[in-house]
Amino acid sequence: MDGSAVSEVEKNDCIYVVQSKESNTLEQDVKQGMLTSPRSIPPKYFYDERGSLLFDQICETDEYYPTRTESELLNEYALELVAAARPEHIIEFGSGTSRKTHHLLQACEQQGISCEYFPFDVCEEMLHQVRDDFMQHYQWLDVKPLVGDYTAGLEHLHRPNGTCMYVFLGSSIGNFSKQEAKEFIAEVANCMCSGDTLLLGVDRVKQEEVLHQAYNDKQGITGEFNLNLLNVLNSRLDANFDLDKFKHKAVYNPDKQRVEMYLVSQKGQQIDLDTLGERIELDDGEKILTEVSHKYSHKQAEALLTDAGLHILRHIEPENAWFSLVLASKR
Ligand code: SAH
Ligand code: AVI
Repeated sequence: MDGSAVSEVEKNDCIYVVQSKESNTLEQDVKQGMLTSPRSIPPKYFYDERGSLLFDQICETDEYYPTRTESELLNEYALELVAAARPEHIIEFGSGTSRKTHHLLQACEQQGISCEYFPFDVCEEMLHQVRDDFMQHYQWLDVKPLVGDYTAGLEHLHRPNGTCMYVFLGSSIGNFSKQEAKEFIAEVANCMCSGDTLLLGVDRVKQEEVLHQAYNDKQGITGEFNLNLLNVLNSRLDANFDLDKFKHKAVYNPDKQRVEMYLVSQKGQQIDLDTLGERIELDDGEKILTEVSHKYSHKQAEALLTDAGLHILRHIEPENAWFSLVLASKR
């Protein structure tokens, strides 16, 4: 990273990205979203260490097609994408276990492109693991984890010298509202210099049944992932949510082109949040919105990038058109 990055803090071989715009703390998000109806909480709180591992298990289920589909596309097209991007630095938002990034790094290796890798995530435990695994696996690779919240502004995400390939996989873009998604891509575009690229994974609109099953897997792992949010609130806010008194629900809302994920209270109940000195009163059947996952058409996927002034280089999709991988550049 550029030495002039005064607003970044380095510790434990990680870079802590300093926020550059107003962003709520967990306490503020809970006060704003959970104390009155309709109740909601941002999805970034899913990802404590257990939540990240549960997400990884979701990716292995038969029903959750996005990971498999995107991985197959990367496996087939990574060489082409990397040849077009020629990255000296790969910066990945919401990298998680970085399982799909292997395709890009292997393609770099095959083409003799030596680059640095900057995984950027809120889950620091996962970043440490990725750094250790990747540096062992790729002897030539320097891994510099970026710890932080990518919704808290990218102004202090300092630019390394040399061509950057920004990567945002898994259709995490879908977890933003349509307006937030537009603003986020504009922020990324603002970080980019001429010749830099952004590789965006976007989940597509498809048959409702396929979507329903993907978010309601038979083994109940998505349910566990959703309920784990209550564990996060219990431990971080000294709360007393009883997980047995909530049920996972995920439905596709065709009008809004999104899957909506809820936790539904199974009875009238009171929850104390000791750290906040607040009490939540839930009715029987009352829902807490925990995640939205927007689905895009081919055209809408491209508009996400072109609206930010980026130029589409490649748009890859499988035969069933279930997922898009779009590579765009800044001119
Ligand atoms: N990109 C991976 C992981 C997707 S899961 C894949 O495609 O499989 C979403 C990841 O984004 C998690 O690792 C989570 O910790 C991270 N994440 C979610 N919200 C975030 C935020 N606001 N800032 C940074 N990372 C975030
Ligand atoms: C990380 N994100 C793109 C996933 C999604 O599909 O919206 C999170 C997820 N929620 C339930 N299953 C997977």
